[in-house]
Amino acid sequence: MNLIATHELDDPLAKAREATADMLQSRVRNFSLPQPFYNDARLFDLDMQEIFEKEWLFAGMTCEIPAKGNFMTLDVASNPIVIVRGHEGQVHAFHNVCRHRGSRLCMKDKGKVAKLVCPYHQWTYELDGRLLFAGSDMGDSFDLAAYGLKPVHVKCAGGFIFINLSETPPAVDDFLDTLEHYLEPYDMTNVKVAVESSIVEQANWKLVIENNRECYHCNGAHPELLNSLQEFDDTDDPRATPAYKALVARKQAEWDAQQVPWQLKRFGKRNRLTRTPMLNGTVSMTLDGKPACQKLMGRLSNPDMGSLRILHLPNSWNHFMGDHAVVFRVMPLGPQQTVVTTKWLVHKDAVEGVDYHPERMRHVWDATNDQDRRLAEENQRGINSRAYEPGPYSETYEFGVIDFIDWYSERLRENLNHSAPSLQ
Ligand code: 3BY
Ligand code: FES
Ligand code: FE
Repeated sequence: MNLIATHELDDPLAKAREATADMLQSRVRNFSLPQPFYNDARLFDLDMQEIFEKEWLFAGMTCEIPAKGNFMTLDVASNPIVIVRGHEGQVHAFHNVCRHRGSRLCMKDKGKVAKLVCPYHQWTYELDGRLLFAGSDMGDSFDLAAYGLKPVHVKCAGGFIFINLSETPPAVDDFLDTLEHYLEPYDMTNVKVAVESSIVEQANWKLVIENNRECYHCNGAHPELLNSLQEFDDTDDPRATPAYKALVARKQAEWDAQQVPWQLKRFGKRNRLTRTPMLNGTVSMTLDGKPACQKLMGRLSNPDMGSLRILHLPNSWNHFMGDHAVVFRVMPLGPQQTVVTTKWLVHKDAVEGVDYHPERMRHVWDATNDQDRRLAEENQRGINSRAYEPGPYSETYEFGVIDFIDWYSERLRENLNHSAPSLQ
């Protein structure tokens, strides 16, 4: 009796792990997942433990913490994280948890501090996580060095900050090198956030990502976005017309002349980068397709850069245009609740009200995000029905969803195996 109780306390998800491994084993490829993957609380906990606490996550942009002492916080499931710019300009990430009695350390979304001071009893940490001060009452033998903040792996490339909560993060440098190269024309050290929004969607995080990875729904859903967005981005796509292929060839020659990368790159199924022309001569994702910001990004001199699309699993998609960029971060809140944070970036010297107007810049993606929220929420409500059963993805229009579900299933299976040797 005791043994069983101890075992269940060790891993209350043991049974769910086994059931999940079985469901992954027997899932039908190119079909949506069985219902529990989208609404079950234990499966959500497994997603957090095996995906969000083990894979590289998009956390934010380096421009959000431009100077020494700037910090930003986020929650990865139940783990508060703080990302802070150190004295020599390095980006550090820590568990945002005091080593005294565990209080959350930084409470604001963003800010600037000289030191990280715990609000509870004022233990004080250096920006590199070392404990500097623990009051005078901890005794002579107290070893400050034993109580530094717990570090989280962090890597930056092309202005993006990625974090990884595991002890042994998977390799990611090949993707980061390419990201750095593709973002070079945008001079990401000289950008700023012009607008930011967070919306909460009553849907499982995988439904948010699935919805983003296809444009099968675009015609019915996104009138504003379809003024400028090219629904597909590959000359091999079945929707690619001869006119599209000719346009791509012409634009690629122009981009080559400006030494701006455009080639489609894939890093397994986890990342995909490509530059594609925009629709009908538009240059930006605005209502009229004209630039939202008069000052272009980085070293760019032509607003007509198409859109550089950057996909990162499990939690991001991004569009970089000539005048501004839009970056998206997805963070699960619960089995049927997800927060989507959108940031619109511009050249750091662009002046609000002169070079750009936030309302005009955000219009298309605010509308699109809201439309996608409704789609994901309706998807969730149908999936919760006893009538739901996995349905087939279109192999041509929904290849991005297939890639996501394949990546997710492979990673979850592999990570489950490493967590529970008995399942190997
Ligand atoms: O407000 C915050 O989040 C500050 C206060 C103490 C530490 N933290 C960075
Ligand atoms: Fe942080 Fe006490 S919990 S100082
Ligand atoms: Fe959409």
